[in-house]
Amino acid sequence: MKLLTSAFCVLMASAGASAIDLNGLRSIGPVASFVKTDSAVTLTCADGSQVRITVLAPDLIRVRAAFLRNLPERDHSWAIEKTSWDVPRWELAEEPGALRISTGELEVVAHRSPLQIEFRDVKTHRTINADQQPMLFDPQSGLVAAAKKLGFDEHFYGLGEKASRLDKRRGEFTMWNSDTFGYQEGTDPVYQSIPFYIGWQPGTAYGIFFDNSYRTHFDFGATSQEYAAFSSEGGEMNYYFFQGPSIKKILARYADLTGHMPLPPMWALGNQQSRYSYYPGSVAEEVVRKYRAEDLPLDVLHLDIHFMNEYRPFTWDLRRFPDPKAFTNRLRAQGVKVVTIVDPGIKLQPPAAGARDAASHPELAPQDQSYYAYNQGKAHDYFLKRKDGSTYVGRVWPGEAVFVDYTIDAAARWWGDLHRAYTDNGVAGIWNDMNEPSDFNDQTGKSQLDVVTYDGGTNSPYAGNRNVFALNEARATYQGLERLLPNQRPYVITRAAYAGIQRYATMWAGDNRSTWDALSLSLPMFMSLGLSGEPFVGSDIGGFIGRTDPELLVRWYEVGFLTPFCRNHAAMDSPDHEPWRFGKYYEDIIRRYLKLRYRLLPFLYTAIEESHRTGVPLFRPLLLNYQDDENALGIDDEFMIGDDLLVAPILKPNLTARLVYLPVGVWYDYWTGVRQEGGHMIRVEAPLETVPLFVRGGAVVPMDPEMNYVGEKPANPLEFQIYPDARGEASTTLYEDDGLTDAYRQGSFRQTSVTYRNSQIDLAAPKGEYRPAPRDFVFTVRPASAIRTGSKATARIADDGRSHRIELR
Ligand code: MIG
Repeated sequence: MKLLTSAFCVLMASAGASAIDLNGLRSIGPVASFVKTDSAVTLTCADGSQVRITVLAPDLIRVRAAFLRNLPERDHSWAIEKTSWDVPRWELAEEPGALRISTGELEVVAHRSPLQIEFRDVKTHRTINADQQPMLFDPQSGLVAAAKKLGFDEHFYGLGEKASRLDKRRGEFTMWNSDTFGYQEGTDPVYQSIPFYIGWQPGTAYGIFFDNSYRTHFDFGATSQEYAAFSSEGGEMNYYFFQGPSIKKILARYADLTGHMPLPPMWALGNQQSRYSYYPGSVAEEVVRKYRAEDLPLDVLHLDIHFMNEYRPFTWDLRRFPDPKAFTNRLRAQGVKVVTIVDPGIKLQPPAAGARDAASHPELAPQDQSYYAYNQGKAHDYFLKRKDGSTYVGRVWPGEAVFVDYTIDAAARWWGDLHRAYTDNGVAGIWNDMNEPSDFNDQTGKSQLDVVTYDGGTNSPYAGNRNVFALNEARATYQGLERLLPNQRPYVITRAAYAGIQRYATMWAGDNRSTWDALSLSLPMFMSLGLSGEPFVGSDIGGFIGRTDPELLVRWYEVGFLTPFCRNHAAMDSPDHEPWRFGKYYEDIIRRYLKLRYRLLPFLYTAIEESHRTGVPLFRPLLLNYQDDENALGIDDEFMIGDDLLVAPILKPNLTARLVYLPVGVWYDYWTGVRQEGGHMIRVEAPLETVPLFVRGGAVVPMDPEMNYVGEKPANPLEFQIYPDARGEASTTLYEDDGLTDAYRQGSFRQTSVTYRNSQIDLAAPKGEYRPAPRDFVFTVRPASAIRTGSKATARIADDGRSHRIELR
């Protein structure tokens, strides 16, 4: 571990230089001619370059350029899900010196000489975004770049997983999937590459998705106060422009383009526990026993790399887990699912002479004479190669290892099917680690630059495919689980990613440290991921590396109890930090938050469904809900869950109070019910057992009874907590389904709308075909201050599937 740590430090030190220097680059030539087709205008330039501006939707434009040549025929991206769009109405006008495309929402102006592209709001003609100079390229190196005018009041958000604060103005960033053990604020690049950002300006916002999987760079005014630039060391100049003005609308379009996150199984929202590593099986069972004995909720236990036979993927170590199926069954009987880690490095192990693989359940056979996954992959020629045809051999946990070329369809299918080794033995979900891909020989990837992937016969280079390796692994894994566990929602967790990952995997934020800084940094990371199409986020509670003290652990849970992925995890050489490790006082507080999470599951699940359907994440910066509130531009030490909960966690030691900014509106302190007027900062007491938590006036929060795992008991009664706004009104629509299967896609869900007004509740007849078990609804006007004299605070009725009007008078 020590050795590794220093190797990673070297990597991080060398990773810094990402400023975009535009000097010495060549500009694209002026427009010489153009051709209009159904959905696009193609410009041919005096230097032989070509630019195509395609109208995909009134608020979505694609710009694609080839320098000194025509646009290539092949047009493929692993990120894009929707490739055919119904062409909306648009017009092309020729103006002196420019071509103007008008859609219902945008005016795209291509100035001819020099060729500069400008995006305007079609109604106000206000410029939203414009080239600061023509697109740039370097014919020698293959570098491509675009520089946009930097607005004096412009702010930048997104870029997926970045170890930086929320507002990225004046920052510079690189995308190159990297195993960054112990990253801290400023480490860049990190594990994931999501080259999508949102530009905010007073009254408006736009998005840009630079769909290029080579090493890309983003510079939001770091090099110059006049431009915000993005560049790539190879591949195409190829970006999508999203017109707001609302950020939520941009996110919805981004989800249409790159894919909507499918609904995860409900149990994935339960509490999860991990450690590097729990073994043998008896120790893993002890952990679960302890959870139950301590009355702590738990849905998932993770098995890290020691459960494998000498780190060989798709095997079990039978000395440690003698009967995997019986093991997972015993846990399942206690309401706990098992998730196993799967690393992409397949041990390079040619079989001993005469050795053969077991015909059935090879994962349970000894592997030392013959390792079936290696043998099969080798026989079918599925492993990544170098340009000269030799197999790419890296070094990871099993020693020398080879990697699958997931761009070969049959290889991806084979990889997916290999998961039988786990699903046949009762494993419920898969955790994809090390998929940058990490290689201990060289974490920078430089010595792998001659690795090629098949990629539709193009044999494309590593430089363009490293960043999509994890995306393709996750795709193969997800589709494998779909086949192996039919009609169950796959649950995949990934470390590395490229845009589009939300179609296949949830994520966690890798090897963080057990420090207050890491806890604080996790908030803007989650928010930025959400603003980049990845809603299901979380990081190791307590921190992965180093020593957690009990105060830090408790404060970490006061954030983690509301992150979609809620998992305590620790490194091999870290002291234990499960919830009970520091004594009853701390454990009692942690229990309180885990129990509250389970009570909030109907609320969280409703918010997850919104993320699935609309692309709007549940873990949000205030800015997303209050886009015009400039006070919210830089707030990343508070967050919101959906529209209704606002959390201002304590992110420093020895603090028992903090300032909390509340946006304009009515807010209720969740713990005391005290009503607050927003629009300013308030001081809030926050002893260790209390995280400042506010409910928006106007919200109705659906809550389950306390539970120790999803489905432990009937969710009866289901309580609606009512928090009236300034007019005394509140409403919500609860979303429910079976939490497990794909039936929701065919209408098997239930939406229950509740409206509160003048001490009167209107319960609408539910929509959708899903039928929950018999239950009662309890309605509670929660803040005492909101209950009118003479009114009741609560009512209870049976949920009979009909509409009701309930008087609290
Ligand atoms: O190089 O599988 O981020 O969660 O426990 C370490 C062992 C490899 C890195 C993951 C971490 C996991 C660990 N892995």
